[in-house]
Amino acid sequence: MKNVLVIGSTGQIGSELTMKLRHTYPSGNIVAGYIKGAEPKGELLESGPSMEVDITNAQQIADAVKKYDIDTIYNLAALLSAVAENKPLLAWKIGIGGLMNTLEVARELKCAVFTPSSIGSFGPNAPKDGTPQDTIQQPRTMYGVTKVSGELLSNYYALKFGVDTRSVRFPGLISYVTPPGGGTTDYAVDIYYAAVRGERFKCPIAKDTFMDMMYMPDALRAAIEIMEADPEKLVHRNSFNIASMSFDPEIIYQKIKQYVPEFEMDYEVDPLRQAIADSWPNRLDDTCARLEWGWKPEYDLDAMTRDMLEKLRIKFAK
Ligand code: AKB
Repeated sequence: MKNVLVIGSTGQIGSELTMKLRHTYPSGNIVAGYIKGAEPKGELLESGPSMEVDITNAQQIADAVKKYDIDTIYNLAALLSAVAENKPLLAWKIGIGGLMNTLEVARELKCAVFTPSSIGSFGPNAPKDGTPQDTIQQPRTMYGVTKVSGELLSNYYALKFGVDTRSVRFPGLISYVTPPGGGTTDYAVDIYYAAVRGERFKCPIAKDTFMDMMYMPDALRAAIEIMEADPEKLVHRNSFNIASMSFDPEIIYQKIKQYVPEFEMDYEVDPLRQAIADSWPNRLDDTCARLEWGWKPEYDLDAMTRDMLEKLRIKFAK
């Protein structure tokens, strides 16, 4: 991997992954693809090339790939789960129409493709605890439908056309850099912002609702390591379960309270997000990722909480 196009470079994952790729491959072209209205700014704009690449426009993807001699595409364009429920057609257009455009360009111009899947690719009839790598995937959300379809489509392009497609099923991602928008797991980011701002937190997810979560540095590392993995060792491709921690709102609240004793939280459950969370697994089994490409998380809840609080305090002090 040396010349990389990141589609969706100004989003929650893209804004950090693009910078990490630029540090990891300093001699390559790491192109920040963006859509109108979400142009890169600051360090992201100044540290490397950027170009308008709307995933629904195959020509724009092909132009960027040709211009920068791209060998790997990170396809990070998607609507998150709660938004996708309200905009199902747009979710399909971006998630599947956009993926199809990306895969076709990759087939013609010979690129590898990373497209994240999610814990949301599972539905209520998958085993809840220790959800296996290969199990029933019948999600009840449009987000999940696009994720399962995306996994299948990516595997099809690998088998049929030899496109090097790879993917991980991301848990809820927690970061102090770019906030998520419209996800079911967003509460686990918002809670840290409330704690640092000295606000009382209204939790939209009910007590005892467990979901997999991950600190962004681990997620970024996973996205790069899977693309660097030895293909000979990969039994799976799209998509690998990865995991690092699972908690419910009460557990993360108590953890934050350990460092911010005055922090208070109560519940104001959002029925849409709660129904989505109830249909998702509690905890994935990531044995295959560990065995096939050496996946290993570095952050647990305590390490993540200390870092989040420290970084957000610095951010708000500026
Ligand atoms: C969401 O909540 O929609 C995402 C996800 C778990 O895929 N963060």
